Amino acid sequence: MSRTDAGLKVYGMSTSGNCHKVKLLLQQLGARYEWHEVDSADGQTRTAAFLALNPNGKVPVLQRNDGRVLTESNAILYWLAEGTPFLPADGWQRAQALSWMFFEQYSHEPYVAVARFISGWTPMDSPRRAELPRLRERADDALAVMERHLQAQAWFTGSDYGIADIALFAYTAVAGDGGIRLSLYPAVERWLQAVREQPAFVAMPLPDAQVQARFSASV
Ligand SMILES: N[C@@H](CCC(=O)N[C@@H](CS)C(=O)NCC(=O)O)C(=O)O
Repeated sequence: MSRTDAGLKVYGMSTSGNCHKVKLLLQQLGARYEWHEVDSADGQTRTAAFLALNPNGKVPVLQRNDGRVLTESNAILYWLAEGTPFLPADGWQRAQALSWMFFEQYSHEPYVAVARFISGWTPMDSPRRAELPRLRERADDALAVMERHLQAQAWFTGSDYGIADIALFAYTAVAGDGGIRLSLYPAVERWLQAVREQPAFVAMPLPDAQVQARFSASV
């Protein structure tokens, strides 16, 4: 039996890139799973029941049918992809995929995702908006690193599409929401399109109209 055959539950917020990574891989694996929507903007990641599941108070969370829980989006991708074409068998290539996934969490997501969050989910007069110029600068640094890699290679997970691509795709695809100009990175744009053309690809749903209006007003 494969890892994705038995009673998986995912607790996630559909408009979060970290959560969308997990949904995208599960869809592409053809897995059966239950999605439980958890709205972090509404405080649902801070309830006693949710903190019992993940004391760190964050989605996504994967729960197996025996109750065991795995947190952290990229760890979830890694566990789900084991033994599938989404993770290379070769040790060096696997480590390369991990390298890009750690890059995503330390040098990319804290800037690209946080610029999007502040742009869309904070009031227009929020003092947090003063952070946006610096976040966009650092996001550009991360995109420049990706651009350099993609000028020479098609994918981030070794020679084929896989979990490092999924991890990096999630927030890169919506970087424009945070005021980051993807048109400066043609190789990144080509790679985004190549990811969208993978079998069983699903796009992240758009957030509500108020959030979208704030994106437009923030650029
Ligand atoms: N490093 C974590 C980050 C998860 C994360 O930041 N989740 C956000 C949504 S994107 C969240 O749950 N925030 C709610 C909160 O902090 O209360 C991962 O990759 O899973």
